[in-house]
Amino acid sequence: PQKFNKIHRDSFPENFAFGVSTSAYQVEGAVSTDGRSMSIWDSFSHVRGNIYDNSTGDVTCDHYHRYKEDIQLMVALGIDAYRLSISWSRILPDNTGRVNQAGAAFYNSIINELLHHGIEPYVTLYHWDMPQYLENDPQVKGWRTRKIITHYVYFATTCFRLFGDRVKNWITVNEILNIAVSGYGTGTRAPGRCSVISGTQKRVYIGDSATEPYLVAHNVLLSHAAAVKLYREQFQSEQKGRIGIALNSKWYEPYTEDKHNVSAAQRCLEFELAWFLDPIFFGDYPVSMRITAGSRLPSFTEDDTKELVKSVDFLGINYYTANYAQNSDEELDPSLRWYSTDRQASVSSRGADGELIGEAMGPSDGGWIYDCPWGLRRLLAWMQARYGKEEFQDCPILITENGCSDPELNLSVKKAKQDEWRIRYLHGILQHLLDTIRNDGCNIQGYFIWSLLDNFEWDKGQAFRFGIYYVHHQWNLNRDPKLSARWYGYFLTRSNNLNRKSLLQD
Ligand code: PNW
Repeated sequence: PQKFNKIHRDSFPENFAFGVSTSAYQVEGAVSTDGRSMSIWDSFSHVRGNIYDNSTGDVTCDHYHRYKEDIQLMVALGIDAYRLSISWSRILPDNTGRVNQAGAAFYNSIINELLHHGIEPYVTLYHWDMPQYLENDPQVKGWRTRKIITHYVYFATTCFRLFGDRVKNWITVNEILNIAVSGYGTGTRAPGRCSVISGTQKRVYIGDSATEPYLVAHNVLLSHAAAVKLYREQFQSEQKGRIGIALNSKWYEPYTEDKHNVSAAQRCLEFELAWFLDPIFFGDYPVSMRITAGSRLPSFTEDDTKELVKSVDFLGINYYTANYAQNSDEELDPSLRWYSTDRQASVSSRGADGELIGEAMGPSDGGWIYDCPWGLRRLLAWMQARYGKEEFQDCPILITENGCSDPELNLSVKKAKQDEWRIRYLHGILQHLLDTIRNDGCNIQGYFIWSLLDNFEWDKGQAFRFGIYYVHHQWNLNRDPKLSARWYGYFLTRSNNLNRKSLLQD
């Protein structure tokens, strides 16, 4: 019989933080309650055809009204930490700078309730929900101009001021890669700007995907750095918290040992992770990106560089899966050049031997996660090699997201709750994480499962369920523990005698 108890919480370092992650738009609902104004996700999700199942975040898990119950679930799991994000347009609903007290009160209640139960809040300031008034402002244009920096810093400052006496772990932004590439490249996520002609997708061609992802990423990076500078200058000595960023990356395995494929895999990692980490550790974009994107990639002034370098106290990594990378040296018509072709690689989940890189954790239609826990270890080793092992002694790494959806859509509740595939996936990751800590000397201080609840999975809507708790979206919104929730709880609290039988009997 399969054993799920090879490792347990006590196998990990003393102060290692175990948690779960969510984000505001994905779980809160209550989109026009208590003075919240619209974000780009409200507009985007209400356009028919943008979301896989035409669902929206209007209600989703109604966490806004059920946060106490949800914190009870966290208490039952025995987690140390909860990663949530703050809805910008709940705190600052218009362009006047006025703070919406009801919005502030909501996050105060959550934070206080968490602390009351000994759960440490990890707070992300920006998890993709740009206020619509800033997107619409012709001076600001959301992330597309440098004007956003002042607005973002004002939002961040407001949050430090309101919550920083209790929040000791700040994450400036979540996944610059996805903000830039899916918002402005493929256009599959808000604000849905895209000029790429891609097969069957009918998109409104606005924007310029050749330049906007680079421009947007640049302005997000500068906003991040400016907020960190301000936190360090004005809040850190008194509030004694730390501030970092959360970035996602797949691991890229060369398609074959051929040296061109080896460098293609390297380029993919540079375009995905070094795009942001090189500026933070070295002060500039990777050479490979500067060469291929040329003048479409903005450049940093000396002051920008100074602000960016070492602008993290810790580094959040969101890891889900790995892909193969194959060199592509096709000469492209200049009109077809954008982020995805700039990296001159084709990526796939199937290797040269025809086999999948790992067990498919999502449905064939729209799934993208393959079970490759070894990819996380290689990714962390790659980071240590590129930026230096010592760098991460001062700047610890936290796995701020990891998880998977169901292997099929529309599973019956009963089947969805028997999610042994998720336990296998999570357990595998934790085993590799432990190897990374023990054998590679990597300073990893935390691990957060994505996600506590089945929630609004962006363009995939409610069809893709990542929760360890099943949410009855179509019925009464009740939360129902999946087997994986029981497993995580055992792992965290009763970890010494866990096996499959006792888990199933419980
Ligand atoms: C993350 N990839 O996005 C987001 O931070 C979450 O909000 C989201 O719900 C979660 O992952 C699950 O999708 C990612 O292709 C999307 O490697 C895609 C990738 C990684 C992260």
